Amino acid sequence: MSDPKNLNLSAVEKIKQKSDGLRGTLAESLQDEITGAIREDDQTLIKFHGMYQQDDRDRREERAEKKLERLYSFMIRLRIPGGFLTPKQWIDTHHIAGEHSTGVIKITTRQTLQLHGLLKSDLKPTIKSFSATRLDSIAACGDVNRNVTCAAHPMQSAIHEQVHAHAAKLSELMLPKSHGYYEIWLDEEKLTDKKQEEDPLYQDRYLPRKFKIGISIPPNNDIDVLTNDLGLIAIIEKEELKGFNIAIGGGLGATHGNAETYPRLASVIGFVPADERLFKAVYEIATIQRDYGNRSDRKLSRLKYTVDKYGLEWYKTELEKRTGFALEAARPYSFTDRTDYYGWEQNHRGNWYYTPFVENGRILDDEEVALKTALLEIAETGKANFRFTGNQNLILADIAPKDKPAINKILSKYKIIEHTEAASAIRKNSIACVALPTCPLALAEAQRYLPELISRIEPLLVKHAISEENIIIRMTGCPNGCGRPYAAEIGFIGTAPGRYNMHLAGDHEGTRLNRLYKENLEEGAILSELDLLFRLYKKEKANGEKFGDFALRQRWYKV
Ligand code: SRM
Ligand code: SF4
Repeated sequence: MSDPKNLNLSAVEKIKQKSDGLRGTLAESLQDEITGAIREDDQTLIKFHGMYQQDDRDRREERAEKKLERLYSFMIRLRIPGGFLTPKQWIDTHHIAGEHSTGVIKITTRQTLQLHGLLKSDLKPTIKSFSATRLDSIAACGDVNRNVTCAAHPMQSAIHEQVHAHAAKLSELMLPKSHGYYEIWLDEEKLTDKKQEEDPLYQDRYLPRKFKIGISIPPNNDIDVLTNDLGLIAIIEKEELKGFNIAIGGGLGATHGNAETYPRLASVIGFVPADERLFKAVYEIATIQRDYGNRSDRKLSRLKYTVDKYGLEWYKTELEKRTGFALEAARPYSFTDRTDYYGWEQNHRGNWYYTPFVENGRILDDEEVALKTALLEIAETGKANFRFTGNQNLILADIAPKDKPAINKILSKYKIIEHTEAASAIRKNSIACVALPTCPLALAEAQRYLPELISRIEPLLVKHAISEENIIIRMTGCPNGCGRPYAAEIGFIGTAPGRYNMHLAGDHEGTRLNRLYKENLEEGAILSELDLLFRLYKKEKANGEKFGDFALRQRWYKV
């Protein structure tokens, strides 16, 4: 069944295969006090446990001059399907972040949390503390199913709660069976009978590459469902969840100068009812990718390339063969936006939700606003749950009407309401990936730079009287696409320090990728381009026409 080309396995395939259920030599690596790093093969395996070895890239030169090893540290990413924490879990996360990491809690574009800057000796205590609050980082990274995302706006309907339960179930279904995490990080007893962790899904080589599932609930596409390997679009008819349209082959990563790599939106292949057939279909979509995905070239190993190599019809037929049932014809749906609903919202049950503005998902106290302290105080009331959005934001959720004044008082005391209302529309619709100084793949800045660039773009929007337009702008430090810049109306993709490719003509709803407009622009050129484009947009746009649609109509892209 496996692709003959795969006989030439990549190095990572061999590491996975001989890893003894993802254990490798992690236990020994952790005990080695001579270095802040872990052994090379373990750097691959630790990802499957939700951690990455990194180093402070700002300090590489200084350390090299002093003949010191790099300043190694680790990032931990939690598994939080659908992005939901209780107030107690938020309080615990706040304290764990303060004790073991830089203290900044980063909400990611997949609705989960990351901590950066942990020393090797911090890893076990951190995982143990998270475990005590019923959180884990299993499979948050690595060649497995990642954090399952799910539409984040529970105030919209009763169906949201029902759909959310599917995110948690799918995450459980797709967890690796290895007991290694519990042995290495939580000091649980070693398995004596390895048969107990036999893994029919992942077997011994796991998937060829990362695998992502997202669930959207139209009309909002806040999680960018079509950028996932497997997107599920909830179909609601007469206020009842009927099932899901299934879309496969989404993924954004590309490599500059490698035309074989490209971003792709998922293609809808059919509909499945919301019963055990859904779980069977999801599982088997992953087994097909396991068996046919490219295992020799990791740049070409995502499901999108498998789909394009064998064809959508082939994938569908193979799926039907494996599940034993046919997919129904896809049902109609439509997306109208991707934005978060800032401020106060009330749901069908009368409960309240407050969405503050969190720039690029970074929760900290800075000179502008003491967001982290405010959130701790809110969590300590026990009156609000915490939900994360795919736009790197936070919703203070499920607040009973009688508790709203208490939460509002804290929000006002820390000027969170003022801060949220003062942020411009473009800033509220921005995403930047982490990039420097921790991301080893960054070619340019992103989250440390986009806020500044927006401060220079805002006067242009004012000048052309288009400040109220909800233009979606996103920046990443490299072409891997972590901030989903290819699905933005204006996307900036880092090429070198201070230089970005500018992409235009994506749509507002996340159903059309943007296209390359100009390459390697520095800030001055970016601002003069935008000045010109905004002027034309204001002058010539049709009534209600979005910036991305106008850019497409004007053919503002390289052919
Ligand atoms: Fe990502 C790798 C950060 C969402 C595509 N991503 C990385 C690494 C781990 C760098 C590395 O491999 O060493 C980055 C860690 C930076 C750091 O210091 O924290 C990183 N990715 C992120 C996050 C934190 C960005 C953010 O600012 O929010 C997001 C964490 C999501 C999560 O919670 O799981 C994040 N990454 C994404 C997304 C968006 C999404 O999934 O909705 C994408 C594009 C969609 C996709 O997967 O195609 C994405 N990340 C990548 C890729 C390209 C994969 C490919 O197919 O080519 C890489 C590089 C790789 O895997 O080799 C990557
Ligand atoms: Fe790093 Fe590139 Fe992802 Fe940004 S897009 S976090 S620079 S891998």
